Amino acid sequence: MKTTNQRLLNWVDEIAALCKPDAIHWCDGSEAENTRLCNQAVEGGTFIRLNESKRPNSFLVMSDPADVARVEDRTFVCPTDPREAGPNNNWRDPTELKDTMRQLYDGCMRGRTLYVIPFSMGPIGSPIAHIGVELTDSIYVVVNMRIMTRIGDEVLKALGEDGDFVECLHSVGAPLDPGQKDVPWPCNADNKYISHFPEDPSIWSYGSGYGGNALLGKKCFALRIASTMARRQGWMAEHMLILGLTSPEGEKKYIAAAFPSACGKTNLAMLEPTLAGWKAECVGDDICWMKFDDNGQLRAINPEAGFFGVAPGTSMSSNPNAMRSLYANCIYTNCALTPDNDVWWEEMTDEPPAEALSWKREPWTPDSGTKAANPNARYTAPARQCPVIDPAWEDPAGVPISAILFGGRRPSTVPLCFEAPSWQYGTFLGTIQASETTAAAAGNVGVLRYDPMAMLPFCGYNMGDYFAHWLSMPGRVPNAKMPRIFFVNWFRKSDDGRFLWPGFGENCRVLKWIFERVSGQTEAVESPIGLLPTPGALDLSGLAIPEEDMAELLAVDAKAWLKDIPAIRAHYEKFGEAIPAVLRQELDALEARLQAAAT
Ligand code: GTP
Ligand code: SPV
Ligand code: MN
Repeated sequence: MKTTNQRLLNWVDEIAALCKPDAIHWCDGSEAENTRLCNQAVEGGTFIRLNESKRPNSFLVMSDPADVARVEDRTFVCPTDPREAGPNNNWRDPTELKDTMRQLYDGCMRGRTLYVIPFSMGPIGSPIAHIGVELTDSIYVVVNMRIMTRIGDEVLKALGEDGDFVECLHSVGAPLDPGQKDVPWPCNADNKYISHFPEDPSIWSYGSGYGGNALLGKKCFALRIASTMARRQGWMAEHMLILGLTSPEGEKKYIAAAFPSACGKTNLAMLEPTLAGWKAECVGDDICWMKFDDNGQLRAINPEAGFFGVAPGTSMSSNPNAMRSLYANCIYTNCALTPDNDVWWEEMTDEPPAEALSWKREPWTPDSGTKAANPNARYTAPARQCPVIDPAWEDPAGVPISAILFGGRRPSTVPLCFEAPSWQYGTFLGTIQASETTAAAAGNVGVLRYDPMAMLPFCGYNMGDYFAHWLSMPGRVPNAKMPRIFFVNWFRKSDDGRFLWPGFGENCRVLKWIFERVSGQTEAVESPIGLLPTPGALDLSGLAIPEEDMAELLAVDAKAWLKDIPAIRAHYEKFGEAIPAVLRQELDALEARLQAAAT
């Protein structure tokens, strides 16, 4: 089906004239089309078909070693006024950057096919959903977008003659001369641009075929562009998982949690509670769009339709429900290949395979001294395959959110869990959220950085204004019922470097406390940083955890917190006048409370 949407037709013509592909293909999203494309990618050497009896309809892809993660230093946010982009974004003049990129795009699809992918972020037709169209020269992108979003004819139908869509242009930047043989992972490692033009709104991506750089519905649209739309229209686009938690009494509450990349969203979203009688179900593992309903209730949808999850560390003991989602119909990126044509990654099994082909396509054994899978290796899996997918995960009305969690990798200082007594203080806590960097983005790993609301790489405008937007939410509708805000830290370490908290399924103990706080069933003790569980309030039944470890996990070390205050002030100074005054007051008040406690 071709569209009757004239703007879309014109745009495809314009891009085809610029990029000069050999052919244009409008993706219908069908199974037959997907099979054809996968076969073509196998023949071309990009996809490796996995063992049909173990993982039917599944493929492994090994990328160019120069293209394995998001590239934050090559990501640009380009409103006309640099003040709008803020110090959190790389800004370029939009006219100049478009000129530069047009030169790169000129003829960049020679020898390739231009695929037109109409996609919906969110259930098609939901009032919270939005449509995009991605133009790409990568089969890998088409096949992944089909899992991660809803694509094809249905979306064109919803778009109609004059429906609105976000323009998403992508090229790997590797044209082919006549007769030139393609490489397994074409890219243009030295010329990557991940550019956002919020005023259009449009996304122009060039040179990378990887994940968030190339699957433009995800971070580029659903966070960077959507955050600017949300600000204008009074809703929230957040880097959060969404889960439903049901108590033994059958009461259900939905919780959203903002953790930075590779800090445990997928794991928490699918957790298997270790406490008897508690049930957790997954709505989404990465992105959350929230709007108020007519009753002032904040309701959330997962705009995605699949999981693009971190593979290393995922196992039947850490995340059994992710493992169970991978039985078929998945794409694996930068995992290792075993001799029986299956995938493997570090910690997937207790025993590593005796030999494998590493993600770099080199022979590997456990004695190689290198990783078999790239630390940012990923699986792409349809969300509907998750055994604990929530019955309401595609409800166009969204699910009501009762609590929001912030967290990250903090080996010291930050306790296991505490609560903000107000939306304003909770927002403040989000603005001072910090975490150690991970392999999800190119660059150093393990460096502590401030990552407010886990949105530092994903906020499409000045973060100071973003903080103001958060603060403004309760006043946007009459009778707003705001979620309660909590802070968690699964990553506290002892002096000798071991994790103090067992994490994973055991995190349900903290979720239970949060559930009981929200429903008014448990008390809390005040501290300079917020409300902590009273002694005994955390259900530790059946958990062998030394008392000293628990004491350390729940301690508020005022002196350690005070040490962080200058760094927090420096973090705020980067945003200058854009930081709302009430947040500076919250910071001063926190410092005063800590000083009183420390003396
Ligand atoms: P993105 O997909 O990049 O957004 O990552 P994510 O936030 O979904 O992180 P994910 O759940 O994939 O976890 C990333 C890493 O953190 C994995 O290696 C996990 O093993 C580890 N991890 C997750 N939860 C816990 C936990 O509770 N404790 C500990 N110690 N590690 C955890
Ligand atoms: C993240 O880095 O937060 C991811 C992976 O979810 S990517 O899609 O590459 O952004
Ligand atoms: Mn993520």
